[in-house]
Amino acid sequence: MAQDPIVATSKLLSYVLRHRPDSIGLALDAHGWAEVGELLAGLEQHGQPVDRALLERTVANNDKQRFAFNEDRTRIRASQGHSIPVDLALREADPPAVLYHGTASRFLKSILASGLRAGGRHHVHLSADVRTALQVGARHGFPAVLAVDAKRMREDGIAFYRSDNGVWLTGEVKPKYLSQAAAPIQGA
Ligand code: HQG
Repeated sequence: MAQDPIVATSKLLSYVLRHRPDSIGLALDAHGWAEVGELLAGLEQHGQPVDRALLERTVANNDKQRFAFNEDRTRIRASQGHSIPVDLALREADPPAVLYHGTASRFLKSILASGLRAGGRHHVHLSADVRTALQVGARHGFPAVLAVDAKRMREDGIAFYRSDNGVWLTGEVKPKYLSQAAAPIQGA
């Protein structure tokens, strides 16, 4: 069965707006914004047409609110997850005492030894609840969840940011702030 058009469009937009705007000849501004008209024209010219209505539906119905329009809806950007250098002008925010990171169980040993690293992205991505962390971890394999002592990190002067779509972000997490979260209760 063909992929849901909203899911397919979300994946296409993630690729273009977070990683490879150049793949459709698009330029983002310093804060990651693209002109909607240029985005749609670029997609069309590169054989992946998306009409305005589908774009609107993809932004409005996105399961994680990955994309945002500016106020007059002439520009669009991804709210987080970039590998290209954009300044999202994220504001520092005070996180809850404990945040969670979902990963694959095969990465646990390495993470507990060397800490969480941003890798290709700008930040390490953290979730406010175990359920979301499990979903993030399941993208990579059998999921495991780490608890992050955000309270102690804040006390140690480490900055946290919150993206427009509610993902908690920080530069790195040293092993001393990490512990394996209790196994989640099924369905919790
Ligand atoms: C792992 C999704 C070994 C890390 C999600 C993760 C998120 C290490 C992988 C967003 C490591 C990177 C980001 C170390 C980190 N040793 N493995 N020292 N440090 N890792 O995809 O957090 O659907 O770049 O645990 O919801 O999985 O795209 O990061 O498994 O918010 O909107 O290296 O992507 O959002 O993987 O996901 P990723 P992530 P979207």
